Amino acid sequence: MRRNVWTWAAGAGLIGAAILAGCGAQPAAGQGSNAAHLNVAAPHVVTETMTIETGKMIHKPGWPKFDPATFTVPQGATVHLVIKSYDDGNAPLPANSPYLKPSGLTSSTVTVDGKPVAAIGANDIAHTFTIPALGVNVPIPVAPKDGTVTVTADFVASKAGTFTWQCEAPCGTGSTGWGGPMITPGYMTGTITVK
Ligand SMILES: [Cu+2]
Repeated sequence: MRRNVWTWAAGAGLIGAAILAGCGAQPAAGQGSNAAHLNVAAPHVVTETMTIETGKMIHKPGWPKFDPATFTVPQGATVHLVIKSYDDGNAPLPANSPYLKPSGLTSSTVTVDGKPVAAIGANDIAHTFTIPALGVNVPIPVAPKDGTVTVTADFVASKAGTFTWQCEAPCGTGSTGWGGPMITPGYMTGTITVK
């Protein structure tokens, strides 16, 4: 363990700090401060975790909801989205809909329960997390009954501003599915601020 600390710290040019840690005066403290220092130079990744709850879960049938629906990320960061959905209902899109495919991400795929996926089937889509102004689209498939599905996707928040996101699968109320939660901030639309 101590040898690892030495190699790691020396590699980053923190020889003085490593010598202090190596003397054994406060090995635990020395290790902690080296780790904190190295994190500053690491690529800036922020993780944003969202849950999609069903209307039933929040006692508002027909009103699925992203939680949280509003968040702020630092400009320049890679945003690692982790979206866990409980929703086992679909919201079919036309087979040629662009919202079935990931876009605007650091990869051409999203992961669905850890596996890379390049597109969701038209009848398997439940929601999307779409930021039109940034060209970002994350398709989210139907969860298994009484289970969950987790989608991860990464994008770079290069442009500063406050941007609206919207679910583009018609999961809401009304004959078209575009009412209710689809047009109400805090449910299937919200904002992301990059600053
Ligand atoms: Cu939706």
